[in-house]
Amino acid sequence: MLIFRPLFDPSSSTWSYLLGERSSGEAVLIDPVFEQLRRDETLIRELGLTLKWTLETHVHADHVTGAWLLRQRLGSRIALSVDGGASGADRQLRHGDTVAFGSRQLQVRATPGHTSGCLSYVLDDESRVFTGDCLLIRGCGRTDFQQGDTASLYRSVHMQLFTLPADCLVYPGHDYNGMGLSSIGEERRFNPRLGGDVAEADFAGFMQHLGLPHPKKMDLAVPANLRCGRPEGDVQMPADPGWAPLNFSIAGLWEITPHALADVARRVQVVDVREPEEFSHGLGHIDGALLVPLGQLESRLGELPRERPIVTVCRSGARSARAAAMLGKAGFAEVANLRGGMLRWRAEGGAVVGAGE
Ligand SMILES: N[C@@H](CCC(=O)N[C@@H](CS)C(=O)NCC(=O)O)C(=O)O
Ligand SMILES: [Fe+2]
Repeated sequence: MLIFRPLFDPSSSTWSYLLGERSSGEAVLIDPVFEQLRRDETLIRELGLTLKWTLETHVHADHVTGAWLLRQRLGSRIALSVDGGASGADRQLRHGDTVAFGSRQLQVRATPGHTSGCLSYVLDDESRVFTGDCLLIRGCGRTDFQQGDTASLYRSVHMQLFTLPADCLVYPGHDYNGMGLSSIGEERRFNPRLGGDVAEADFAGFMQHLGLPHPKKMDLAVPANLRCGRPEGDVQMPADPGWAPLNFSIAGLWEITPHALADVARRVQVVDVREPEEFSHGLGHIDGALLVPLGQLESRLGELPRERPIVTVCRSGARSARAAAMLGKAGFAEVANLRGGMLRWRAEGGAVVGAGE
């Protein structure tokens, strides 16, 4: 079974794509974004996948790739075009190569034009193609820098992409119009730059008058991407919080397990956000916990310590997730949510006070 997750970076309008195989657990990630490291590594862990490769469609001009960070964190290897001029990759890809994850494969097609080293990746059964910035939905990549060339972009789209089956799904590298999916048949008919009866000279005319300002991050992104996303100088990995082993949640929170909390309980403030009767009866509470029902949290922030980490707790971990987010917004730097709440705390043998009375 194929596992497939499109992932969007709103600040650069970039699509990244995670493809995995359930039986082998192997996965590849196309065009990861530097700032989305935590989201991507969390999703890969939650889905039980091993990231084998990060694949670049090209040397991006508008954002920095997450390839190098993911290699440091997860041991994935970096593959990109031999023609893009980047150094530091584990594998240089050429037209006709294949990249495997488990028993599945992506076929590499050279589709230059937006840049000289643009690649598209076609899934083994030709059901999907990842076009990078060669073919966008009803658009295409610009051709006014990085050896961009309208004639070669026109040829790439017509010879390498429009020759795929009409129902092959098109996954672009960016979308600026809120679109996430198209098909080869649709783009052949409706792409205003390259579809229908548009000839190469018409296309060149269109592109000469695109009039786009250069990407805002271009001067930072291109050199960084030529190093596969390795930061310059002393490398600062984004540090995980040091006060306990925590997991990042895609919802944007740090989470702690009952076992990890038991180890650090004396050094943190547990804030229990249930109602008073839940705190004193039923499941009971963790020794030393401060009771601040969720509805009162905002008005009682002054009672909470700023010098110690805070762990928020409730029955199941849901209300306390909301509380952790509120505390983060209020400037508390070290906050984690007890995942699974008192139910999981008790199920895993955690000690309680005031239970069942
Ligand atoms: N406004 C964006 C730049 C967007 C841009 O230039 N995108 C490139 C892809 S790297 C492109 O080819 N865009 C084609 C288009 O918008 O038609 C930024 O500052 O980052
Ligand atoms: Fe691009």
